[in-house]
This record gives sequence, C-alpha cells and structure tokens, in this order.
Amino acid sequence: MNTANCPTDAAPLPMKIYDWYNGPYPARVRIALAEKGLLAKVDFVSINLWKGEHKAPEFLEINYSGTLPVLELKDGTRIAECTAITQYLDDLDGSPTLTGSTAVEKGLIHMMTKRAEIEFLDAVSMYFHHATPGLGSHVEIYQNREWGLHMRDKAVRGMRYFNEVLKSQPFVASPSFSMADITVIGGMIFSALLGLAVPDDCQALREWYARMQQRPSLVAWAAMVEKGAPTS
Ligand SMILES: N[C@@H](CCC(=O)N[C@@H](CS)C(=O)NCC(=O)O)C(=O)O
Repeated sequence: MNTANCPTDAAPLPMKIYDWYNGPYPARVRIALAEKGLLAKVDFVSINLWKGEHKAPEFLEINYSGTLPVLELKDGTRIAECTAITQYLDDLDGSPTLTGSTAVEKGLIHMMTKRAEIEFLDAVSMYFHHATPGLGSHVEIYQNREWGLHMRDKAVRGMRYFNEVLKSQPFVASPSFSMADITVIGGMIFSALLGLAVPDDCQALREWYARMQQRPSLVAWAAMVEKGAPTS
C-alpha cells in the first residue's frame, strides 16, 4: 500500500475542534468524524454557547463569524463552516465517502447540502434566534419575531421538500449516505430540540430519519449527548 497517498497519516494531528457538545451544527462535524473513523484523532474544546463564549473577543479571533464548530490543525490553520470542515475531513484519507467521488456526485452533494442549509437547518436556526428566547438576551442582541416565525414556516416547507425527495431515493443526494444527509440530520436535531414537529404527512422523511438514527455515527452522537454537558 502506498502510504504517501494516505493523507490521514500525514495530517497534522491531533486536530482540535472548538464546539459545544449538543449543538446541531457541531453535530454535523461529529457525525462526519464518526463516519470517517476520526473521532479519536480530535481534541474537543468546549465553547459554551449558553454563556455566549462564542461571541467573546478571544473566540472572534478564532472565528470571525462567532459560530461553532471550528477545526484547528496542529500548524494553526483554522477551518470554520461545517461544509468546509467536512470536505477537509473527507479528503484526508484520499477516499471521500461523504462529499462524492465523481464530478456529478460532488455537484449533487454540494447542491443538496446547500439546499438543506438554506431551506431547513439555517431556517430552524433563524427561528430559534429570532422567535424564541434563543441563547438569552446576553447573546441575542437583535431579534425580529416576525422574521423568526417566517423562517419557522420556511423550515416546515423544507421538511416537506425533503420528504418529497426521500419518497423516491434512499438518501438525500446520492445512492449513498453523504454530507447532504448529515445536513438534513442537523435540521432534524435542531427541530427536535425546539419541539418543532415534523408534519404527520412527512412519512418518507420520518422513515429516513429513523434509519439514520440507527447508524453507528448517530448512535455515538446520541450517547455522547446523553452524558450531558462537559464540566470543564
Ligand atoms: N454556517 C455555519 C453555522 C454555524 C452555527 O450557526 N453554529 C451554531 C452552533 S449550533 C452557533 O454557533 N450558534 C451561535 C450563534 O449563532 O449565536 C456552519 O455551517 O458552521
């Protein structure tokens, strides 16, 4: 075996990830890590969203956007944005399973990932930050309830869209599990945290999610969340 083509071994390790244990966006990267068998190669650094640590000047130096997660390599390189992090992790072993191998797969996975963000996950997030107490008044310095409710309705439309997609295919973007599935999973996780119900008529989406929850990566994530917030 030509180990020169195994960048996982050559990757600057250990990697560090700034995240919060049960955040829906961090979940995307933790699930990707588990799918790639890389969880043990990462040191997680907790940034407490509820205390607003992600908006502190020290953290804004790490990620201008003030959001989690952020991947930090041993050489100090920092990669924020779940899609970018997942792409990096997937390329490490030269065998991308989550972001596609062919040009068509890559195109479709990126399209459906972006669609899952815009139509579902990010809309749920906007609902949370604008039409609920969100992370609290010390973090939510601007709220627009009408916008938040509009985004909630958009998210429910997004659920119906993905339900239609999943009526005719087993995965969101391709014949196999991908980053696009992980992004819709993020939307489902966030919706569940907020009590935003999946409409009864979204049977295909419900069945797909029940299947996804049986994947070892999601089982591991749920077990980690079950343990509760880190103490340090
Ligand atoms: N586009 C970003 C969004 C990240 C994001 O919104 N993360 C949440 C964590 S669940 C966050 O940091 N929220 C805090 C806030 O927006 O105040 C990504 O894909 O990484």
